[in-house]
Amino acid sequence: MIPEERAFPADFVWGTATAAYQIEGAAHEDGRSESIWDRFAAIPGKVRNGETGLIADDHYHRYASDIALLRDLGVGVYRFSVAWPRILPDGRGAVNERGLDFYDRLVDELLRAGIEPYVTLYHWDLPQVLEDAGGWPNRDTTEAFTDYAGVVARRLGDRVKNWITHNEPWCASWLGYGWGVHAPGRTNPADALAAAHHLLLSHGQAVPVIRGEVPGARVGITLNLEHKYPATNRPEDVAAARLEDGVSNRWFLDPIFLGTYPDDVAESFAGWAELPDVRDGDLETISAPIDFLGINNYSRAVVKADPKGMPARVRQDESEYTSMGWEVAPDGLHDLLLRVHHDYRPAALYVTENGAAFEDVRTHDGAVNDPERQAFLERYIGAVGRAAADGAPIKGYFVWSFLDNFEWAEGYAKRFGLVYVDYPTLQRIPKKSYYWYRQFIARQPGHPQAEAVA
Ligand code: IFM
Repeated sequence: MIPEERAFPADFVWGTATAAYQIEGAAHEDGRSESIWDRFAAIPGKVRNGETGLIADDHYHRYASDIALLRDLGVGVYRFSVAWPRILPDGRGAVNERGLDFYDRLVDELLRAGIEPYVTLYHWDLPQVLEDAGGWPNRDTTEAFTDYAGVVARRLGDRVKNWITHNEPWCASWLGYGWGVHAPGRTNPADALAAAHHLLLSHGQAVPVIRGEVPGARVGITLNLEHKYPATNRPEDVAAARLEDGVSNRWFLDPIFLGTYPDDVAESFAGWAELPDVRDGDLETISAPIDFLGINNYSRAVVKADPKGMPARVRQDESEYTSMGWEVAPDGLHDLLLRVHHDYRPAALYVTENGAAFEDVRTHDGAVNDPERQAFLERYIGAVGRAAADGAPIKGYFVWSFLDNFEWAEGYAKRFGLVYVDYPTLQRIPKKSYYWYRQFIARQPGHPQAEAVA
């Protein structure tokens, strides 16, 4: 089944996404310095099986053949991130030209393949030297990020027009500074809130810098958002779902689009976590108009109140779950896109990540048959089509991920790729879902092959 293809306009873009630390490897090459993920992954017990991004998919050396695979897939766009420690090994100051050269080559190769780059500046690999100086809870890191954004924009901006400042500030702040399950591994809620504020502030500071460097730039930010449904109509469950939505969705959406932090959520933090130091002008900076919002979405949450009235997720026994333990719930993406459209009116929306990890295996003939992933993508893309038909201004969709890769604390155990990576040999094997996505894209209006295959 090809989902609701007529719902997508001819200028809708189809792509895939990756992130530097998850695929590049070459951790010690060409002047790259240590990142917080190098440091964190080296600590026994932090990452499953003690795995690290030292080699990852070796994309740093294999980018040209990887881009050939992207070209054969037929995507019009590709989202990747730049590794800050390659560009500014000291976090700020001296620029490492060899680091920039890599992204120059990558961008040129993409453009040669007819693929438009979408560049994320920060996908979690903070230079360790900046963490040593306080990391994201330290306000100075916002200035360092703004300088870094300017350096990258200046170098790539003649060819790269689509810029994403940050990937998933909720994860970078809460998983990294609040829960300690991601780098740098701190477990302090006040640090998490300070980090979140500074990530948002640095986003707002970087927007005009990127625009200043890049004629015709389109600048946005990517949030991980998830629709929250109360498990029942009981007022306590409704309130719990609202709070859950507040902590993970509104705490980021409100400052960006409304220039405020949500009071109800701030109240719920009081007495438990020190609120961030929000200075005059910060919210104005954070709410600088942007050209698009990127949404990463994988699931939904059904929420009830626990005995203390706090939000607790309720497992849906009738639903399918991916190997991450995430419920497959495409309607959640449909509802989320419409909700964001109605409540925040972003100029444009992109689904900058959506996909699934399943237990992929190679069969005796060497192929990787992944019908669950194909079914997942069909259903989610169908939901995006319905949201577009219902009026949400959705302009593009990126599958997470192009390649199997380093899934953070899960190491290499979770495979999200359209392309299987055989880690011992680093061989790439397109999965069945790759061929399905290729055929799907080729049938879309506006695609050169659409007429031929219609
Ligand atoms: O792999 C991650 C990615 O880095 C950020 N978004 C979610 C993906 C799957 O967990």
